[in-house]
Amino acid sequence: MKNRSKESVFGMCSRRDFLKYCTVMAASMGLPLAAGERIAEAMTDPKRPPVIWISGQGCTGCTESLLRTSHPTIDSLILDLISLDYNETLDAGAGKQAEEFMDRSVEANKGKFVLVIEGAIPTKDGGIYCQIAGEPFVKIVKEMADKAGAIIAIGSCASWGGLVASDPNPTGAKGAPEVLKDKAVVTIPGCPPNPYNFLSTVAYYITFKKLPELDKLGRPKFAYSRLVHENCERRPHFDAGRFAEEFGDEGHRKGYCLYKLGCKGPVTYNNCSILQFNDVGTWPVRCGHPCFGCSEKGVGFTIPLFVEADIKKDTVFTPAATPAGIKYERGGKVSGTAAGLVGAAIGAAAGAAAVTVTRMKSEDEK
Ligand code: FSX
Ligand code: SF4
Ligand code: F3S
Repeated sequence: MKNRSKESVFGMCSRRDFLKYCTVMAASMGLPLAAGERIAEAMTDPKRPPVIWISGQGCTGCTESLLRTSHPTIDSLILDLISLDYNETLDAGAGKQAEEFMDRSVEANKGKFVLVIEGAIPTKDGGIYCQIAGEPFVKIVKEMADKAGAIIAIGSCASWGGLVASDPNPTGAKGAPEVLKDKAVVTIPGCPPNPYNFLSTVAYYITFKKLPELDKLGRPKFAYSRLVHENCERRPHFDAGRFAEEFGDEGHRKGYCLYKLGCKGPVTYNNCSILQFNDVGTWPVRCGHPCFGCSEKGVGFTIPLFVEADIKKDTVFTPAATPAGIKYERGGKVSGTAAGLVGAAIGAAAGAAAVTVTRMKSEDEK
């Protein structure tokens, strides 16, 4: 795949569409639009570093999620665009043949290739609970990481253990950052993660030869700096105190906020409510299901779904793109507020009949 020419990539989608895709990618990372051209140039360079994708304890949903991308025509382009040299699920070859191909690619691209780790890493009893070609996955991860140019942990399992590490964690499953303590590991949590967050991270690395800005958990800030709740389409209902109380009740049918059904959007950092999934404009909350907090360590697979998120009093949420302009006070009545609502201090007590939303002064007003 590394030898493909730029023309072969453009052959699968028009140059114009491809540039558009790269420009959108640049914008989603907060880069100037002109960076789109640079990304397009780097991503079609025949000498770009390959991606080696290894899988441990996971459900393969991370790879499945990658296959659901569709712009540009990703079903084939994804394999060329990022030069995916090894992925056990997608490889046509298997066994010795595939292993040898991977070894060759790793040796030829030492210090340059992007290592993607999918799934958790079992560490108990010498890591015997996940072995590939007779080798414990934990050993493979460490060896490959020493040779990689960049390391990406894709999915919650690889980022912090996810579902696999949930109590009682019989295999001692850990995320890649915990196993590779002395290395920089980018984490793209989510179960499954959004494939565009992954693609954008790879594109950034290939273009600028460095990693994008990360938060303290190794997450790219362009994707994980806002709470799911902040841009949720049901946010106006939350702000107005309109909640579904039970699955299938009138509030649920009307699309009210799912907070009381256990939605963890107010305590989960991810861009699901903006990016959505599968290019058909859907995501858990739009389907009527509360956010489970799948991407947030200590929330997903830890706090039961039915337990209300613990929103600390005085938490300040950045406003939704379309603020409700509604003030709701416990025991009070709903009233419209003036335009310019830019933030809300939310206090919610477990089991309380309502949330309190207090209007705050905008920067301009201050
Ligand atoms: Fe984990 Fe990947 Fe969840 Fe599944 O393999 S992040 S279980 S969607 O897919 O690792
Ligand atoms: Fe959306 Fe959940 Fe927040 Fe309600 S609590 S606004 S459903 S993210
Ligand atoms: Fe996961 Fe919640 Fe997004 S469950 S996919 S973080 S909406």
